[in-house]
Amino acid sequence: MLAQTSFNGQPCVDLALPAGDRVRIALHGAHVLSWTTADGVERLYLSPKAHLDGHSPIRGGVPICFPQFNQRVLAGQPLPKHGFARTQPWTADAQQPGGGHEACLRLAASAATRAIWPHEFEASLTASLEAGRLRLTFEVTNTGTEPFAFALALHTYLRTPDISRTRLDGLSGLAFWDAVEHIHQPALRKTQPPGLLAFAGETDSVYEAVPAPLEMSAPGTGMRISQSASLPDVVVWNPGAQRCALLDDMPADGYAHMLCVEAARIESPQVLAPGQSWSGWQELRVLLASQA
Ligand code: TA6
Repeated sequence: MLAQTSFNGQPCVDLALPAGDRVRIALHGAHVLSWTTADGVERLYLSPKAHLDGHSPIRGGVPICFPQFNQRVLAGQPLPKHGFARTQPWTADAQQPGGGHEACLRLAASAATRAIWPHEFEASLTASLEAGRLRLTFEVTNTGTEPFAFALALHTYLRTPDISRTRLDGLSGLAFWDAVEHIHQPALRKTQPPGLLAFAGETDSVYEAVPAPLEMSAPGTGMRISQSASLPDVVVWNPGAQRCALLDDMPADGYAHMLCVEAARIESPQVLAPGQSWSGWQELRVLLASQA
């Protein structure tokens, strides 16, 4: 069932399954704010200090980074950090597809987007909900007469009870850019050592060509994270205590309860010819606590 609602004054759509699984999406940024499973457990982290003012980026949930990731400016375009999709007003389809388990929001080029990115496009975000599973699909069509290039990240903030006891499996042996150590050298690569990834301090890494689903585990919880082949990269981000203290929209201990695992296309931006469409998705599937 789909309902128009609001959260802290922000218009939202709520999608709920009869068994109780529920996802809440703000029209501002098509930003997924919350995903709770039928057991009432919140699976995403939303900062209690997030700016919910209809203008600022929202800290937590699932920000959409489009048409660029971070501040890697695409040829000559003065795009803001992480692009503009996360700060634009999206619209929710009145007639929703998917037999009551999907919600679709849309964004098209406007005077505001053309002022910073001179391209014509139509984009959508579709949230598909099943028991213990959320899939987010981003689709974009070039409705103009010139090709354009873009990057994308679904910047998912997973909730964890304790980052110091959280592990991420599936990245061993992969090349990555360590943006903490080599912020000004994005071409430098390290190789992820064997074993589970653990978190002590700031982590900001972009992994290329991630071949298989990842698994996050923490006491009492676990999540399988998979993504479409069209999104080959994974970003893993946790600000750690020191950087967290510099973020005005995070509580001091916020870093301890979140881990961003982002499905992305960064290293080789996608080029879209006029009339062409492209889509990419990330899927989150809850693992039983006993499997975590
Ligand atoms: O995805 C990781 C990252 O690019 C980090 O470098 C960090 O800046 C983070 O995103 C959050 O960015 P934001 O603009 O939302 O504060």
